[in-house]
Amino acid sequence: MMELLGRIAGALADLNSEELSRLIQEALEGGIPPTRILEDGLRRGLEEVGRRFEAGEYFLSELLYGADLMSESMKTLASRFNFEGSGGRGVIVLGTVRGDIHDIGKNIFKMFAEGCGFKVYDLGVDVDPERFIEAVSEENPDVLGLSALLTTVLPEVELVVKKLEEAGLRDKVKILLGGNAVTEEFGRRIGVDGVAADAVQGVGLCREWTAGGRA
Ligand code: B12
Repeated sequence: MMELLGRIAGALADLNSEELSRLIQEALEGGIPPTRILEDGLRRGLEEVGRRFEAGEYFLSELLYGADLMSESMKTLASRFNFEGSGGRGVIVLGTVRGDIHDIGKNIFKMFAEGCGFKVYDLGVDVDPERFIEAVSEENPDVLGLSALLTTVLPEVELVVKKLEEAGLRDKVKILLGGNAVTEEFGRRIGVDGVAADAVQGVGLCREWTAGGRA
């Protein structure tokens, strides 16, 4: 299984679209869970694309193409998730914070969460703090998920937490951080409820927090 996942990572890294679709089909037919295909295949492949870009081996257009291939492959996988019914498990408001337009990781988390029965309100990318507060107050979610890939936007994450406190909403929602810019240490310092290294761990925390059903 790891060998096939390694080939999937390699096909994405090489931007070989035909080979990539073929290998994903092979993996699905072979019964490999879509979560593994995403985390151990596609995600590793895109990281390698990023590495080649940083090393000057790929141009920006190739980096963007790699991101596109990843998004396209996610669409193929989305239909294979076991949907446990929409919204039964809980509600999540989700978005990438202001100043950051990375959305692939956020979209994967969304897909996993929906696959596990959560209703997700996705506010998109470059989201103003006020918009997060508005959505928390309107949708009354169990979890607020914030994505940040740029270290320069960490103050934005902190600002959302501060504004939630000011609005008197902080105790009504669990705050979950994700994206490569956030660390456990940062999460502890600004007082969030959880920091996830990947989408699977993030959904695990959401399940834990909503295990007793909705309040
Ligand atoms: C693809 C990419 C882009 C694409 C984004 C396309 C898109 N639609 O998202 C483009 C080309 C547009 C881009 C632009 C930029 N990028 Co960029 N980009 C990347 C790259 C190569 C991959 C990111 C990615 O999608 N990974 C795959 C996904 C699946 O992984 P992930 O995001 O980590 O998500 C997983 C987890 O983190 C988690 N997760 C993520 N969000 C959330 C949220 C929640 C709630 C939960 C629970 C979990 C969760 O779940 C996901 C699945 O497990 C990274 C390098 C890298 N190796 O990460 C750089 C990187 C993130 N970019 C970087 C930079 C600097 C930029 C630019 C500023 C470049 C520039 N100089 O112009 C711009 C910023 C534009 C902006 N304002 O946001 C830096 C950030 C450095 C830093 N520490 O701040 C990186 C790390 C590259 C580097 N080493 O320099 N980028």
